[in-house]
Amino acid sequence: MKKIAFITGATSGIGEAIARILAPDHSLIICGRRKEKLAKLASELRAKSKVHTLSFDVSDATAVQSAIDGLPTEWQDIEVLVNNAGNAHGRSPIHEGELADWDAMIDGNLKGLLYVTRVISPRMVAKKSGDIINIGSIAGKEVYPEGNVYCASKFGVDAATKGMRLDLNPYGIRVIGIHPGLVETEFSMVRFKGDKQKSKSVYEGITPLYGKDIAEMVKFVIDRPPHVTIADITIFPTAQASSTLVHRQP
Ligand code: NDP
Ligand code: 8X3
Repeated sequence: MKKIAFITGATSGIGEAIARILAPDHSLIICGRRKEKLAKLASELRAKSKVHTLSFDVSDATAVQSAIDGLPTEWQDIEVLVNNAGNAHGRSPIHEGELADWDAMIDGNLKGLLYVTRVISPRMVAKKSGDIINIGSIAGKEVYPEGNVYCASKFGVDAATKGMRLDLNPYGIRVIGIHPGLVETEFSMVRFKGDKQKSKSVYEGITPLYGKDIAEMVKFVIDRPPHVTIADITIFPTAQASSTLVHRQP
């Protein structure tokens, strides 16, 4: 029997790459708000594995609960949870920030991750096994100018990850934080609200990371023997040395 992996934010970027890399060895529950994207990915991955799709907004606690409660019995035994859903919304100094952007980041990146974990983790506790992988960010380790609330949401993810590891320690549940630097996905198009020029400039003059680079880390941590927990990974493109230092070729 393949283990069941539950992946949030699987409709693009890092989450989609995680679904692809886990597909051969796992049954997958892939999640996201965009149903058409879920359906397309599911139909592709069904050649390799069983796939179930769930469309809900992670920031809506009631929707999270009813989506997961409504899983067919054969899909309820989730052994791998990848909390990946999230985005940056806007980039501006604190005194010019948009409240709607702040809400989207705190509610989606931090509270959403907590809501999903709250519903899925009790079964792992009862079974005394499971893996929870939280996708944080270098923005959750170091702040950068105009990153204020996005960074706060990701510092929150880092703190929540460490807290979960303490609380779930007696139950043999592995809690893993993966913190990427610049990864070229739909992330910047979302952050800059469809501004292609601004989005492109984020990755100009460097070879960024791609979703697959992060997915390989997820597979690596899951594939460790049960007595090994890789607690925390920070992964940069080689051109990046910190949140604020990126060596760009002209
Ligand atoms: P993408 O924009 O490509 O993907 C974001 C995913 O999250 C989509 O599948 C989207 O699905 C889902 N999502 C966002 N908000 C919600 C929500 N409220 N409810 C449900 N699903 C949601 O970006 P990435 O793949 O780059 O981002 C994935 C994670 O990686 C995020 O947590 C991000 O913060 C983190 N990260 C990204 C980095 C980067 O440079 N790209 C670096 C460090 C961390 P849908 O729109 O269909 O709901
Ligand atoms: C995404 C990386 O540096 O754009 O979390 O915040 S960064």
